[in-house]
Amino acid sequence: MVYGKMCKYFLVVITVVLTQSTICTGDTDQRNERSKPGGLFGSNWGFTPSKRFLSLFTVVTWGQGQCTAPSGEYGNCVPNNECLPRGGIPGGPCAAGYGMCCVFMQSCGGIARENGTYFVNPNHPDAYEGTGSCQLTIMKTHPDICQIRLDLDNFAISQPEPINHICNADQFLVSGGSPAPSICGTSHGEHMYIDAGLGQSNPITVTVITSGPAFPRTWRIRVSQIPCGSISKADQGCLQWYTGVYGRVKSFNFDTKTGRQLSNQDYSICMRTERNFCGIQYTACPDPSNNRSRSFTISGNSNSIVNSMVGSGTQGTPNSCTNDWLLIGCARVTDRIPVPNTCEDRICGGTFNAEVSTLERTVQSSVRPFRLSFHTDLIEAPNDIDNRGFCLDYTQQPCTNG
Ligand SMILES: [Ca+2]
Repeated sequence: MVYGKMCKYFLVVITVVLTQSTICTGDTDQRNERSKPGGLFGSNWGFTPSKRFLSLFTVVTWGQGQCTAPSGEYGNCVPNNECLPRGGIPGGPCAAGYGMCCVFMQSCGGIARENGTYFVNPNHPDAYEGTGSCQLTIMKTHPDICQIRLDLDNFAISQPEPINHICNADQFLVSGGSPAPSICGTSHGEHMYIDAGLGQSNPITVTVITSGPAFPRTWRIRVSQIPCGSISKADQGCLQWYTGVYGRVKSFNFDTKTGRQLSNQDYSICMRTERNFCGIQYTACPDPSNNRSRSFTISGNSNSIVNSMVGSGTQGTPNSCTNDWLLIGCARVTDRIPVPNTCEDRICGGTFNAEVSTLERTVQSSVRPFRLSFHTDLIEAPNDIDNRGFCLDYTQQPCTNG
């Protein structure tokens, strides 16, 4: 089949050389990587320049092209004859029919050796009711990989127990890289950045432990490998990394109806400071499912009205945050005129506000980098009941002259 298309290959090669265009789509960052000296032969790609014909073709047209399979999964556009030997699942043609959109998928006991490998539950795409420990080992595709991004496209394992919200039945664990909180419950669409560390010899492992009652568990986690010089790299110390002037951030397992704020959390969420933006505002997300919003319920019994609480205080200080909190550097409400002299760092309670109140407010911070840090201890009951965690919409504020 390959030989039958030789003429077409040559035509494509010639065309591409002439137009300097790429057939596969890749994001800007990948294109930047490609334009670097030596960036074309990353082990991501597994090509050796010694393959006389295909090497030219590959170098010119494919790079590290990402493609979408009809299943909706992302794949890597590789030469037709390379997908199966590399352990991939052929997902339809790419590169105008000259390549194969190759989806890499692993489950329990698997090893991720390709960028963009999915880690899925046994029985995927159906649910998995069983118990045990399901582990993926992530090998760097290149020594110059600095971070691993885990995209929890689909993530539903059992909820934490209802008293102290500890993940003691099911757990998602990351080890071998920078510390990541252990999570459970439902977190579709969330992500984590993990520091890959130096050296090739210390793989990162991702483990889903399932125990307890049968539960329809599903997960599909995309594992992306981020080169050290990539513009996609997250800032140091950021478990979550958002770009763009506005967006939405949530704690893991947040859901206004059924979510339970997870205990034992300690991580930072970072928003890249966009050019010419000097501040950031946060507002609690709309809550379509409750009369009184549960979009920000971090401490107290959220079955009743709980005011916002602020500051670090000491144990027993009323309306302070000594156990669970969201930290926003020097937070102030936005609509107070004149602007108050004081500001707060920790916010908790059951209302989003930088002052003690039962009314929600938009909260502003000019501390850069823009960053939220979330901390919860290991106790909820009896004082803290039915808290959901937080969901905030953020908007960066332009710098003003003077
Ligand atoms: Ca707590």
